[in-house]
Amino acid sequence: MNNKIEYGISSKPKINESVNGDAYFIGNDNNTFLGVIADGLGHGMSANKASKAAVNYIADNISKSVVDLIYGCNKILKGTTGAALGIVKMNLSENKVEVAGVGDINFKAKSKGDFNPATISGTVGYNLRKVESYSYPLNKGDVICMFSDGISSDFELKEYLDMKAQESAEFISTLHRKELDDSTVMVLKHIAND
Ligand SMILES: [Mn+2]
Repeated sequence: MNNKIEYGISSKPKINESVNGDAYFIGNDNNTFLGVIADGLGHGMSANKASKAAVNYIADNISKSVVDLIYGCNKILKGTTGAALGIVKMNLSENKVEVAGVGDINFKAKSKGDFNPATISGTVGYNLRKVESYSYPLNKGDVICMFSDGISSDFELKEYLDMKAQESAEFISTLHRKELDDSTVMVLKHIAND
């Protein structure tokens, strides 16, 4: 467990649905912080089964690279409805962050350097093509926000940063959630350099 990353998460099923088709995972040890969002295609139990399979696989394989995690999920999810998947993996001893996304997972960041992770189209477990990840330096004060397509991308991250990460996630969810889709937003704040 490290205390270099403060994180917040809000995840809700679509309106009138009790089972969430989105799933998320946080992995946090001395030198690695991992944030994952999986959005199972469709809604309800079948979507939940796919997204849970993805995050469970990742939880069991934290040491793998981001690209290998996605290829691993692609095998595990065969026979499910498939999922969109976003992974943020921070190396806190080297102050680097590696990011990859497949399908409708979005990112916003406040960063000292460039941060423009391109997601690739496709569905993990169904029609995955070649996966690439993007690496960036990580600096104190950087914030990465990752969210499923149940959150409208029509917001400015900077308007939600004068608060704890959990409050940021809850405000973004409350104000930008689409009620007709499962929604997940994760806010990761780097708060220390050593
Ligand atoms: Mn969705």
